[in-house]
Amino acid sequence: MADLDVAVAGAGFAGIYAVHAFRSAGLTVRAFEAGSGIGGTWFWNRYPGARCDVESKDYSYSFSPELEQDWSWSERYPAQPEVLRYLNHVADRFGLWPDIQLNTRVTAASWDADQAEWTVTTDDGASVTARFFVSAVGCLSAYQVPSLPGLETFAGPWYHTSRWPADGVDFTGLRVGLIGTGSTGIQVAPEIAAVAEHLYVFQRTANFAVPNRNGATDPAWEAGFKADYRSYRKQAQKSFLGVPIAGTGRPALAEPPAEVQRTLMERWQAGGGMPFLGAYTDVLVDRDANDIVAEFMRDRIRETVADPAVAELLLPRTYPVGAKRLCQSDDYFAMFNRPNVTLVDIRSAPLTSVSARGLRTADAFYELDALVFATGFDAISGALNQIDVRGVGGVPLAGKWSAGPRAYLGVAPAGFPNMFIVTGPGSPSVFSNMVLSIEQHVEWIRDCVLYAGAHGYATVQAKPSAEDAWMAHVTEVAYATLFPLADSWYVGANIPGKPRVFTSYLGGVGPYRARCDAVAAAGYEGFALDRRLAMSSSVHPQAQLILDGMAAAGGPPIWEMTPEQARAVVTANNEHIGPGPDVASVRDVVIPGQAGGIPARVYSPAAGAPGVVVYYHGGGWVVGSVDGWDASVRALAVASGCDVVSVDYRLAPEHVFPAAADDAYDALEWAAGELADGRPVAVAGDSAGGNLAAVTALRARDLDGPALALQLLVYPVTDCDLDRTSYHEYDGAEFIVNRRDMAWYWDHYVPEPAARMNPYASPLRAPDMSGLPPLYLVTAEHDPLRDEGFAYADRMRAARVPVEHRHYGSQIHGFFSFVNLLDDADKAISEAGATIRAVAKG
Ligand code: NA7
Repeated sequence: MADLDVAVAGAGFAGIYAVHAFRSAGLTVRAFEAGSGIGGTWFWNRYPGARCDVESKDYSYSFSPELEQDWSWSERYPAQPEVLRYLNHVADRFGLWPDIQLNTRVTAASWDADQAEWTVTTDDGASVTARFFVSAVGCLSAYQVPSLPGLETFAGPWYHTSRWPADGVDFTGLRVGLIGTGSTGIQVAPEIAAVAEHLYVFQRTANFAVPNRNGATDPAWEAGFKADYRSYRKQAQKSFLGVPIAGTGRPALAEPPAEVQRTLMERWQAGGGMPFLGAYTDVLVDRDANDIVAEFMRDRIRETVADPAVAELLLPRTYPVGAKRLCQSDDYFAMFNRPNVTLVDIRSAPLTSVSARGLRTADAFYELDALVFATGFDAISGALNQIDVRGVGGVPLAGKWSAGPRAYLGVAPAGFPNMFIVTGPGSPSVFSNMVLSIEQHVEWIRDCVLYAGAHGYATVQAKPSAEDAWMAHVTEVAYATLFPLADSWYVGANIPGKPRVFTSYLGGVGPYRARCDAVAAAGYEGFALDRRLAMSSSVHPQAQLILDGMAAAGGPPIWEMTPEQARAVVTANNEHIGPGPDVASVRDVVIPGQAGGIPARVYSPAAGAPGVVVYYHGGGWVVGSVDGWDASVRALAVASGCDVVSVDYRLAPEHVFPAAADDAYDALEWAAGELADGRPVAVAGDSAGGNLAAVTALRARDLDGPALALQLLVYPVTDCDLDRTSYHEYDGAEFIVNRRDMAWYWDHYVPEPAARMNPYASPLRAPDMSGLPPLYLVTAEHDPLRDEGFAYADRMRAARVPVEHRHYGSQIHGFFSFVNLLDDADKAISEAGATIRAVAKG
């Protein structure tokens, strides 16, 4: 048994939410964080001027409506200290600290195929085992310092912006050299220039930057988006970048040039990179359109920078605008008008070495007291490659990625079972609002982990073919744009020797989410799911006692009995069950059915019950009765708080298919029409009764009958195929029901084999599952009917019917009815009841 369900590397935005999401889903989780505090990027990048370039209303968690209402951002674009405060507030508010281990760097993670678990090792020498390993190490966390000869001889201090001293740096009166003019360099430069004696900016590539127009939060603006934050977030999820941007929807090349200039100026004045670049549809795909925007931006530099020679050097010309991360700054270009700032062009005269007193370029020497590197990161794969991750057969992840990082859907690398990467290579990640993409990935991973658990799968791994196809798609989409034309960290061009591969998905956040959802709905298409080492291999001791008692009682198997004998045995067995709990009223009724009166019993737990449940008992359509199921139905009435109608439908072989199904449907019509009085109605049943409930839901849809709020199916019979794996696994005599028993039941209920294909006998064969009520499914591991339950849930998901599936890993067929005898029966009934109650109350 693994120590944890999920081990998470990193506690930035991704790791923090992973802890919350997994824990809320009932999983055990621990996040390991190298820093002495949480926050990841926002913990480490505390250089002066560090600020987010996505608006605060977007760059914040959406998972908690209360959190997003309660928290107020002080600025449109939040500065690093405020983002860090926010993340600490989230950890406090949701009590996440006990599951976050600070000052602990994950150094290795290796897959143990025998145990189907990961061993995660940390730099304190400790290790834990976990069923799943989730990387939340971030896309931009492995910082890079260029290897400059002589750096170690430099007499003054030097800093990388991503490892800035917590108590700050005082540059007053110093001559400072800044290397790097990406987003970071552009943010830090004006802050240094404001205090230093002199700032030398060493520029290799001139960069585009749009103004932020940052400012204090306008209360009216805040009230505006908070008034309808939920629908705003929904729009964001469907948008291209994870931020709803109102573009013109038109190509720039189709617009009169003056109109294009007017639109660009309007957006320039409003500030912000995403709305500016998103103004026209062709800017990132058509070089001519791009040139128009680039020239517009060069004009702004020309009119800002006083010295034409300096302005000329600052004009970006070597790549399409947007193809490198678009920078944002209100004061970077104007800074070059200060007398204490010098721009040094290290493209024409590269840096050659460092000495004790300063920096040497190919044509000059600059005396410096301090050096600042804003030289970026080994992006996307760098941080994960610093961990020794080993998958199947001990293959290192870094080896798999030697030609470039890859993962199916950008979240699951093939060959690394039960491992997921939040915002991994091949996902929109850095091309989107990261917080939104992080939430989407974490939730998707959580759902996948839960799906595996509910289905008894021990391992989930991307198929290499699915990964190949996905990465080919990622590449194809990228090459339809201008992005690959730039030497950027997006393609790894900033790291000497790194393979040039475009590893982010440019198909858009909304379409990407839809694709991920479709994969999940289809039962995790493209993943291999394996049941090895699945659930507990042993039957729960309480259930074993029941099985032992039955074995001790002796007697022939069901399939050798007559229906009368079988009914007598089941009646006798049922006497060991119960009694069920008291309910306020129990009355017997006769429901008028098409074929005559249908006896039924109505259990009302209390006055004012919020809904009605129509319940069909199990017993293979041949045995079973309202009396025999009295205890469990009472318990369900109490747990759900709803009126429950237990239906004494006609049994086979006296009444063959579709008699029972007809009675079941008539009972629903009666309950909906006569009893419910507008209250929500659900159908429910166990085993063959689960079959009748599923069939009743199908018929209600097909016949435009009563609307159903839920179908509760407990280890239902959904198909006449007795060849599923679980039928073979539990074909012995020692369980409640086996393959031959089921064949006997089918022979009595639907004697004509061809008729069993009818979806109203085998609902799994219904050609269309859409439009059915939400499914709450209960299955047991040690049950021949196990796999047809799973199959039914899979079809529902594929048809986008909401499914909640509870799988009881040590339980047997029939356990739901054994109230008072099995703790799991009480648990399963109270869980199902709580869901019915919640649905009934709307
Ligand atoms: P970036 O965007 O990778 O910028 C790094 C800068 O450092 C860039 O100007 C580089 O020039 C320069 N650089 C890198 N290596 C060298 C060497 N060896 N010599 C001289 N100059 C060098 O990193 P940032 O930290 O600014 O931003 C990263 C992301 O964080 C940003 O995009 C946002 O998403 C947040 P180059 O352009 O390669 O010629």
